[in-house]
Amino acid sequence: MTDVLCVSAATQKFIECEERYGAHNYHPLPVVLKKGQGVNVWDVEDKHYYDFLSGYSAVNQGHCHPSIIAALTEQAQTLTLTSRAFYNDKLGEYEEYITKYFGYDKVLPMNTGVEAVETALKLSRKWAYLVKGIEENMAKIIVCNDNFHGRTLGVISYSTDPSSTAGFGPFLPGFEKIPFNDTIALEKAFQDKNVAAFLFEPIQGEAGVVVPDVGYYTRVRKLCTKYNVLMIADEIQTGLCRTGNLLAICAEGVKADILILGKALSGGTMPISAVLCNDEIMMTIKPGEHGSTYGGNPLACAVAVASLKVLKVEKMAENATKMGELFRSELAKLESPFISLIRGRGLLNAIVINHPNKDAAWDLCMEMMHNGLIAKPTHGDKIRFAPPLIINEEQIMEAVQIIKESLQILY
Ligand code: IF1
Repeated sequence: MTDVLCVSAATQKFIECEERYGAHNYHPLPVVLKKGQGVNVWDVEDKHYYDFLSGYSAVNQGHCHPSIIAALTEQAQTLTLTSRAFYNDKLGEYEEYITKYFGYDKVLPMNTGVEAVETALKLSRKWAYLVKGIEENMAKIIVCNDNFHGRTLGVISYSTDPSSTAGFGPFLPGFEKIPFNDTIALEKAFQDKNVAAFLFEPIQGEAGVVVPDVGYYTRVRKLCTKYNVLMIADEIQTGLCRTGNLLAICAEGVKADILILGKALSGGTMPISAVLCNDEIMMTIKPGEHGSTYGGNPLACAVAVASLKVLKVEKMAENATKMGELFRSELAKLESPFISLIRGRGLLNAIVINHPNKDAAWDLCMEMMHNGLIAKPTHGDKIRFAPPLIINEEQIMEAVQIIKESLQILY
């Protein structure tokens, strides 16, 4: 895996500082970014790049979106945190806005995505015991192989990825894994009366943008209703217009019992996540049974409202559909022998690299970086392409041209 680069002294200085003083829990591309605006980022050498990762789909609205930054700046100078020990003048407004936006009775505000996933799991268990009548401590939650829902001990307990689990045991019990996109296996799992919920990503991002068969969401919805099992959609990465609909499951007009949001809920400015569901589920948690210091802070409320507003005002779902179709069709026209698969929906796309060199995807990302586009491999041979949803046709065409030129190094 080639990291050797003729980077400038300035770039090297920043990299060495992170190496020396920071945990080595990532292997970043050797680029040091200092500015972002829309689909553009610049490094410390003022070199321009198209951002095709968007902070793992947290920057759907584009870097430093003016409306979001304005809301953040104004609230940051007014009141940033009260804790939930007291009321504040932003939380209720935000809760009303987001619950009406997605059509649920209530929201439980958290911060990171994984905290929202953990919250959804706790709500499911509470509901299982207090509403469904499952015996205490017997609730089971069905999850999918190759899932990614975050990095806490509870959430990695049901991961099938050794890089997420090795050396972190023992794990939380109460989960059963089935194949993604398999509703026969799902119905079989539902024969167990202790099943409380089914947690899934509508498109498996980390697994390499794995898109299920058309009709999967509909079949999942029907089975969850039939067996009185909560359908939990983790839309942290696929939601908020990324796949060409407000939510990925909206593609089939399906509604989850519990909706989990994160990432772009803040437009890439700060960690904001949310769990939405109706009263039968949400009211199983009583005062003092769950919370977090920053959950629902006034700054996050102001930012989240602005972030949600611009998605609709600027018709980002529609643009994601159009630009995604253009991106995939232009990639296909390259007819590269090194691209064995192009897949995705909206502007959540990936290619699978076909090459004898196991580092080919990384090497291609390094070459694209040299040529002005930053993207990252996932699981070795796949490269995810997920630019901000405001990208236009000219920028898509320029990006495809960069990919085309960069593919030459694989010969
Ligand atoms: C890393 C992956 C993406 C997520 C879904 C929950 C979370 C994530 C569907 C947790 C977070 C991030 C985490 C980040 C890289 C990135 C990622 F590669 F890890 F899997 F996007 F695909 N559900 N995904 O995608 O949200 O707690 O991070 O806010 O950990 O390296 P978080």
